[in-house]
Amino acid sequence: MYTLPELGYNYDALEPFIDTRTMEIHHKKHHQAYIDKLNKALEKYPKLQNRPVEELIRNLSMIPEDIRTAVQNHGGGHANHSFFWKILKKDVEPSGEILKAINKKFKGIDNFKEQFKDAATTLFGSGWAWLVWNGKELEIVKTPNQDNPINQGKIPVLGLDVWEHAYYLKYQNRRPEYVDAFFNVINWKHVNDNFLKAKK
Ligand code: MN3
Repeated sequence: MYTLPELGYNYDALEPFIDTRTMEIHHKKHHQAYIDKLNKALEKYPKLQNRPVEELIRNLSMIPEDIRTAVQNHGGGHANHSFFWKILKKDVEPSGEILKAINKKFKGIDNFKEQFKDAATTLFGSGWAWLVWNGKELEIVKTPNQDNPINQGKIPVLGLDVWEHAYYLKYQNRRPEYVDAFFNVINWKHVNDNFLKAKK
């Protein structure tokens, strides 16, 4: 059985960039729903129930066909949101190896933000924008729905939920404003840790 992870901070911790009500509904309702549906899908397959969720979504071809789509969507939803909560924090400046690598690849943090924003705002419909380590270098990718780059062999370092449920209460249709706000709540210390682990 998968259970809802603690945020590790209060629902109002990211104000005014991500509002309290959105955080509460996003965590308690949306994330919980992915977990409930993932647990339901795995009822018939006890052996799969204790695996780290990343293991399930990394090798979708190993998942029984009758629950594969459910694991892709709801397992992805659980993995993505668990990842997302950890990379959010106010007042952390980019530093360390990740900053060096971003400067090298994107010629500066502002160029990186511009390209990431472009990916996040041009993604059609619901999905995620990511900064990943592809085994050789950093790369910006986008995925539809709750797909995660790890099933393309790419390791997420940073990710942004651009489903409307992530921003609609505060930003309505203004996704670009939400992306700009996100740049104020990136926990670069944790992102740097993700990067160091990914490179190993
Ligand atoms: Mn979401």
